[in-house]
Amino acid sequence: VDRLDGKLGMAHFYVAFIALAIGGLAGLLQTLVRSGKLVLPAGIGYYQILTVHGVVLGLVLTTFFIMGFQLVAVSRTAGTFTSKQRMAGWIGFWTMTIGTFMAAVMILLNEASVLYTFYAPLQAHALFYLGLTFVIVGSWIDGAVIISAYAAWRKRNPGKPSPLLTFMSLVNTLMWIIATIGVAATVLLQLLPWSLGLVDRVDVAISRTLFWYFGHPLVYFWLLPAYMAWYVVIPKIIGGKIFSDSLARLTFILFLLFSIPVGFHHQLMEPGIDPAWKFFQVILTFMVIIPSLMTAFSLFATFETYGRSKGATGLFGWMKKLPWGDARFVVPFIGMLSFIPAGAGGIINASNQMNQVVHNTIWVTGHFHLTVATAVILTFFGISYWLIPHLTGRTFTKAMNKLAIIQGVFWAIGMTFMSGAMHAAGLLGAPRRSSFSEYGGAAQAAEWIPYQVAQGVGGTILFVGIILILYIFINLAFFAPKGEEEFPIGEAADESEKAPMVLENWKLWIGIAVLLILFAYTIPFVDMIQNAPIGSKGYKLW
Ligand code: HAS
Repeated sequence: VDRLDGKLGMAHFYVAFIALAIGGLAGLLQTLVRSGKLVLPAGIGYYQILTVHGVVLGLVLTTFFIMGFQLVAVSRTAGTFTSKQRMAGWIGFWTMTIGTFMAAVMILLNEASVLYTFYAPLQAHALFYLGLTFVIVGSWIDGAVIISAYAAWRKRNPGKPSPLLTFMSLVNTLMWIIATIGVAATVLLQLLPWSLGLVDRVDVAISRTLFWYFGHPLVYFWLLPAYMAWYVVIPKIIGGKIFSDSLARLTFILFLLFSIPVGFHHQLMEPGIDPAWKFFQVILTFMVIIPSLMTAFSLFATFETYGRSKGATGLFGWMKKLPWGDARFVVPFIGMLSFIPAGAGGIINASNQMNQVVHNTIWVTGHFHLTVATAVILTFFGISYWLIPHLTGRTFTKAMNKLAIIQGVFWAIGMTFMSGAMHAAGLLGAPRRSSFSEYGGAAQAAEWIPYQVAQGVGGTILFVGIILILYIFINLAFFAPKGEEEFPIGEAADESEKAPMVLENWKLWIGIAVLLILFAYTIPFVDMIQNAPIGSKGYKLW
C-alpha cells in the first residue's frame, strides 16, 4: 500500500484500538456488576457503562476499522489514491472522529444513556445524535472515496472484472450507504427535533422500524470485511487458492440484495406490524443465510483442496496440513469455528416461534458475542497482524506471533464461558440489559446467578485478551523491528475463470435491492403512519 494511503488507514486503526481499550473496560465492569460482585462507584450508572460498551465497540471500533481496512484494500488492489481522493479520506476520518468525540462526551456526562440501539422512547442530548450524524456522514465520505477509486479503475479497464477486494469493498460500501439512510431518517426527522424540544413526541414504532432497517444490515457491514479476509487473504496465507472468484462475488451480491429488507426479525414481538409482513421478512432472512452457507462451503473447499494437494488422505487428513503455527490463520480460524454455532443461533432467532422464547433474553447477547465479538473481531485481529506492520514498515515477529495465538486461545476460552453462560441463562428466561437483581428472592432469578458468575469469569478472561491484543497492536505500530510484511492476496484456483460482468451491473443489483426494500417496507410503513396517534402538537408522523 502506498505510504500516504497507509497513513490514512492507520489513522482509522488508532481510533479503532483506542475504542477497543475503552469499550473492553466497560465490558469487564458490566459482567462484574451483573455477577453481583461489584457495585459501580461514584454514581456511575449501569446503563451508562452499557451505552459506552455498545456504542464504542459496536459502532465506533467497527466503523473505523472497516473503513480503514477497505480504504487500504482498495488502494492496494485498484491503485493508489489521487491526492483529491486521499484528502476526501482525511475529511471523512476527521468528520467521524469529531462525531465520535461529541457522542462520547455526552455518554460520559450521562446525558445519553440510551444504549447502542438508540431508538425512541429513550432520549439523549441533541449533541449525541449530532455526533452520530457526523460519524455516519464521515463514513459516507470515506465510502465516496471507495466508489470513486472503483469508478476510476473501471474507466481504465473496460470490460474487465474489478479486483476482488475492491469489488467486495464496494459492495459493502453500497450496502452501508443504503442502510444508513434509515438511521439518518430517524435521527434527523425524529430524534434530533424531539431532543431539541421542537416536537414534544415521536412515534416509537416508526423510530424502531427505521432503526432496524439499518440495524440488521449493520451486522453484515461488520461481517463482510471478515468474509473479505476469509475469501481473499486466508487462502494466500495457508498457501492455497481461492476456491472460486465468481462464487465469492455472487455471495457479496446476495448480501447486497437480502441484508436490508429483513429488519422485522428484530421486531417479531412488537405490536403494530401485520404478521404477514413479519412472515415475509422472515423468509427474506432465511434467504440471507444462503450466502453464509456458500461461504462455509467455499472455505471447506479451499482448506480441503489445499490439504489434499499436500498429500493429505482420509476424510479429515487435510486439517493436519493447515498452518497451525501461524496466527494470521489460526486467530481468524477460531472466528470461523465460532461462527458455526453463532450462525445456528441466528437461525433460531429468526424462527418466529423460537424468537418468542429468546427475544429480549440474554441469549441474544450471547448470540452477538459469538458473531461480532468473536467471528468478526478475531478476524479483525488476524488482519491486524499482517496489515499494521505492512503499513508501518515493520515485521510481525515470531514472539508476537506466539503471543497472538495465546491471545486467540484466551479469547476462545473467555467467550466460551461468557457466551455459553449467556445462551444457557437466556433459555432460563434471564433478561438482557439488566443490572444485578435477585428480583425479590424469586426462585427463577436465583437460577440465573451461577450463569452470571460464569459470565463474570469469562469477561475477566476476555479482558486479559484485550490487554494482550493492545500490547501486540502497540508493538506492531511503534516498536517491532523495521522490515517488510506482505499484504496477502490470494489467486483463484482456476485462473482461466473470468467472473461474469453481470455481477458488476450495479444498476441491476441496486435496482433489485431497492425493489425488495420497497416491497418489504412500504405497506407496513404506511400502516404505521396511518395508525400513529395524533400528537399534542397535531403531528401525525411525530
Ligand atoms: Fe444476528 C440479533 C438472526 C447473523 C449480530 N444479531 C442480533 C443482534 C446482533 C446480531 C448484534 O432473526 C442483537 C441486536 C440487538 O441489540 O437487539 N443473525 C441472525 C441470522 C444470522 C445472523 C439469521 N447476527 C449475525 C451476524 C452478526 C449478528 C453475522 C454480527 C456480525 N440476529 C438474528 C435475529 C436477531 C438477531 C433474528 C433478533 C433476536 C431478537 O429477538 O432480538 C445469519 O446471518 C447467520 C448465518 C450464518 C451461518 C454460519 C455459516 C458458517 C460459516 C463458518 C464456516 C466455518 C469454517 C471453519 C469453514 C449459516 C461461514 C472450518 C471448520 C472446521 C471444523 C474445519
